[in-house]
Amino acid sequence: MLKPEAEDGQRSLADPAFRADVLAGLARRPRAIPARWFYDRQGSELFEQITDLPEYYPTRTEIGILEKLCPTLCEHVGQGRAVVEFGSGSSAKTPILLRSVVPSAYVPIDISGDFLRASSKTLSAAFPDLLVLPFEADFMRPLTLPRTIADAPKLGFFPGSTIGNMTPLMATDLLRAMRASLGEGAMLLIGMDRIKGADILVPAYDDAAGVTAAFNMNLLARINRELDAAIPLDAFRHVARWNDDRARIEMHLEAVRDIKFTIDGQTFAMTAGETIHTENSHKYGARDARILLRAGGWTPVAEWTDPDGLFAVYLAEA
Ligand code: AVI
Repeated sequence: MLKPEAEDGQRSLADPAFRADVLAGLARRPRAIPARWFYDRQGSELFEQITDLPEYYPTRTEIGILEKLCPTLCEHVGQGRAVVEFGSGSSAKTPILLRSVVPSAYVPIDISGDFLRASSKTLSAAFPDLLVLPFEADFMRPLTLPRTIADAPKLGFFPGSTIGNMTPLMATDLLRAMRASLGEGAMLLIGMDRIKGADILVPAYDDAAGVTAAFNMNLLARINRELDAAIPLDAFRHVARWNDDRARIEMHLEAVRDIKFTIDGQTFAMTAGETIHTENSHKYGARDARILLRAGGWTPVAEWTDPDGLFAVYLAEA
């Protein structure tokens, strides 16, 4: 997820796709910028801090579930599968899985090559006998996996409830792409956050220490840094709201006063109360999750949750 800065410490040239998404997203109504642009160096560091917040239950809850289920996971998946992790990031949850399924190889896939290589190095040091094959790619599209693992049955790993950041349509497309990439006989271990009361959900995305607010506001700071803009950050505030109709937390940046700013010669005027929609985090009830998996071409075979039913991990087969 993390995109490193240029080695000489200079501001790296803006990614043309970032520029295009920002300009198009601010021009449309409702205004929206894709959440993937949160994750520059500052954003990735802030996200790591979020995962430790008392209000943000998903990370520690999923780790607790994985620690409980992994010792018996090989009863379901056998041994010797090649583990393919989608959007591996810092691979923080991976050691729990690798210790139990004794894979023939581990293929972490991430769009950020430098970050991928660094985390693969750390993992290789912890598992010296494991064949680690880092794969720099956008996993949203069907992939041709390394030939070395062509004949091995695969276990896909997609933790963190990242699937929740996609609309159900995108999530279905992704699950289908994963099925195509992993091939016949594949299995998938996937984390999904459950629907629960807004009293738990909203603070998880609007914590008392303001870390999630800083994470959201960093998107504007990134626009200023990389696109030479001068958006006054104090003209915006972080908003997290539960959209019950669509079963998702939405994050927005709301203008607190009428504001005008220019990016690339294009002027944007926002009135007080208008927002830029920056993220969706969909939550899935037990049945919803199974339907989503089936729509994506997977058959659910087992599921695990925590004692409070906050989060769930699903095992599915192709
Ligand atoms: C990465 N993703 C699963 C997080 C989530 O919970 O939707 C991103 C996040 N946004 C705000 N807090 C965490």
